[in-house]
Amino acid sequence: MVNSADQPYRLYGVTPSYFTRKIQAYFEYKRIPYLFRRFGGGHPEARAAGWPGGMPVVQTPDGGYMWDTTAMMLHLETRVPEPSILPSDPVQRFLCFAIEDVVDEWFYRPAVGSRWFFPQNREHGSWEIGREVSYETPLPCHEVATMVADYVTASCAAFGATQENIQAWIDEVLLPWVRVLNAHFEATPFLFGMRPCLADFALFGADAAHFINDPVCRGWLDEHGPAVVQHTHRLLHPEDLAPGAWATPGDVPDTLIAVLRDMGRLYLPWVSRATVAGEAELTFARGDRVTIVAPAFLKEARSVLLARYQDAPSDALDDVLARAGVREYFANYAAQASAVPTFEEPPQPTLNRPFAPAAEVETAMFERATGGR
Ligand SMILES: N[C@@H](CCC(=O)N[C@@H](CS)C(=O)NCC(=O)O)C(=O)O
Repeated sequence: MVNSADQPYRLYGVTPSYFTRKIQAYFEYKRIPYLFRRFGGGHPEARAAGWPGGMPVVQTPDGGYMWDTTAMMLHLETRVPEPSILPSDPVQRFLCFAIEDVVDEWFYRPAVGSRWFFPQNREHGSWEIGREVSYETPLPCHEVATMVADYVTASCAAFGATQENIQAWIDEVLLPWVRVLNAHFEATPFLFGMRPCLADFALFGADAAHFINDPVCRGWLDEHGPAVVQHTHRLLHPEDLAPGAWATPGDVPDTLIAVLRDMGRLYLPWVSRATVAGEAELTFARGDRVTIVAPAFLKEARSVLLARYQDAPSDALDDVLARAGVREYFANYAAQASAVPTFEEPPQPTLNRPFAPAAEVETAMFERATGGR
């Protein structure tokens, strides 16, 4: 009789996927036995278990399913506490969640936009994903590659990235961020010292799946972010890492303040307005304007982050946020705060997809993938 405790977790995703790589590096860092299983999002069993789509999805050793990388990693922290990925200092811990939030909810947009709106990336990305999705889809690989490219490209407008404005996303969102991260990682191997935190894994997912993976993006990162490339490489083989000490509590270097300050340039003003009004306009310096809707997933994520702010000790944290000029985006939104969730059980949240394409696009793709079956 197979004892479920001996069973590994099964991680369903694809290699060039932002959120799949985030949790994959975590499994390896924590030495949690897992099997990587390529899929294209079908998986009827996971759907039957309530998975609303959005990869990755994970099968647990007892055969159940869980999803949403943040919730799954916080759940696994309760099962395998060491080495912890949450800084023990409450100020660093809040900043860790705030940086994870911007990486998950904002930088996904230039990551996926740059894959489909730069021809060299598009060819590379559609082939890489097509090849892995063809494992599950009984169609010629070139057809799968085209199908995947059409599917994800159709999801870009909803999160504000278009062929017309993608260069503005790169010049005014991605590259300034890469430069401030680069300065920080020239001084310290991880965001909060000598060991990776939750936000370091979020950054790794973005970089390993997109920014150092896709040819055009890698050119930018090699030029503007060589220390960011090194940060990604540090987490490429996390089993070899000997986790050192967290940064000294209260020691928030100017390089980290610059990272927080960059979040206050476009993301925090947009998200604080959009999650209250339902949508908000983003205006680029070069003149592009785009109105972006805040999906239900983002409203929930924001309300939880604001609850974490309410729970954190105020003076020490407020000093840091004020130094970075971003305190208002947390302190002025107490009414929007919900509650900090806990994850003793494998998480199955109702909301999981901040970047889903329109339903008809998804239906059309699955009909094509299954030949209408
Ligand atoms: N909250 C989820 C987000 C998952 C997600 O959006 N995954 C992307 C791929 S990296 C996706 O599937 N997007 C398209 C979709 O939702 O259909 C998580 O953290 O795991």
